[in-house]
Amino acid sequence: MPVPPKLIPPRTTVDLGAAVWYACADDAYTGTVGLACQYRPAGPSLTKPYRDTWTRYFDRLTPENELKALWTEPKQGQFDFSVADKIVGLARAAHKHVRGHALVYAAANPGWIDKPLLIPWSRNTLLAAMQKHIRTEISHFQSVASGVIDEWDVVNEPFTGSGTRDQNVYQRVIGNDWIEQAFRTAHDQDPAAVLFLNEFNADTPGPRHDAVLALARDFVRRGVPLDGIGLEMHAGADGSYPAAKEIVRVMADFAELKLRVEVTELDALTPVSETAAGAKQRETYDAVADACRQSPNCTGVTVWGVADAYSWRTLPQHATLFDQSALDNGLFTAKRVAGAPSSTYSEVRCRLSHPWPTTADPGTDACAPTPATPPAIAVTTGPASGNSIESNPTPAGSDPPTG
Ligand code: 9MR
Repeated sequence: MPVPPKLIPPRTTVDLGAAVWYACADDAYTGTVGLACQYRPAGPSLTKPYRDTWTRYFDRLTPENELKALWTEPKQGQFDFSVADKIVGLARAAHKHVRGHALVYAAANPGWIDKPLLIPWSRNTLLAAMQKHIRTEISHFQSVASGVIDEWDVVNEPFTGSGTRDQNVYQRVIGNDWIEQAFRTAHDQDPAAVLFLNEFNADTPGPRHDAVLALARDFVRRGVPLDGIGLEMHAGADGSYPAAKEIVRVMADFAELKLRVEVTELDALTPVSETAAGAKQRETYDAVADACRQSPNCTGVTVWGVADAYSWRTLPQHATLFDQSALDNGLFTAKRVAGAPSSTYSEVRCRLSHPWPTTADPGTDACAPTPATPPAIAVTTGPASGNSIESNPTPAGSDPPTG
């Protein structure tokens, strides 16, 4: 039976999330070494400030690694949700949601998927293994943390930069319909969950964006259960990427299909000539937040890391919004460009707290600078689905401590 995309909820604010490493938030972490806090800065323990900064300043979290099959099904049929449960528990204790990342991600496959030991995969055996993984992971969280994970990256990064399918094991063995099969399985297991395809570099026009759009068009036309597109947005250091108006256009492409978009892995390198909180970096963050606020189908922005030293892009890139090297009231310091009226975090938060079009105060804009007039985009609105937890975001316009 064809399944249309879930109705996009009307926006009063847009959630701001962060990628979290569970072990960086817990001094007593004893789980698998591969999920230990890889980027822990030297010196006194920062687990509490790390946890508190996330809790105070972000609405939700994405487990950076803990939900990937590499860790949740390290041996075929032997599931290990011990660390995954802890990170989902961290969000639940804070009354916040989790983006489930990621059910099928070839770059984070356990060895048994990429290189089966005894019997080579057939289409049927690999499809069954993929379906079992998806069903087991979703159903585990349905039973232990109902409603906490309200959306899933079902498939992560299935395309190459030239817009062709990545020749991963699923593509080679199952064939072209592996993505569709993954989405149908996830929907069967949890019809209320919001299902995303998440992709790198699909946020600006180009072959990878075109490939994602073509697949989305085909899925929506045939009623394959797809609800949204995750645009990762790992931005470079030249300060020119990505431009707000290009992102708005990309988001509008998906709005036409009644699909939501989220910025799922935002970070921005600082050019080498700049200081840790460079102005060009701020422009990138502002541009992305502006694009989201102008796009009624943009339902979330997630920064890929709580603070600079914890970013996969590693110091001295200073890619995130917070600096862990100085504490302010026990929290990491929100970075602020010299002369800017507020921290970059506050500028992003302000934009996401005042999405356009808005009925409140249409003549005034609490965030400066004012973005260009938003384009008219037709989006179906309806009730939010699957949200059983109240989030506790930073109040609109409030400024965190700055350095
Ligand atoms: O930040 C993640 C890093 O710690 C892991 O080693 C890596 C491999 O699984 O994945 C990184 O996160 C990636 C995300 O899951 C998908 N999009 C690209 C991200 C950065 O590589």
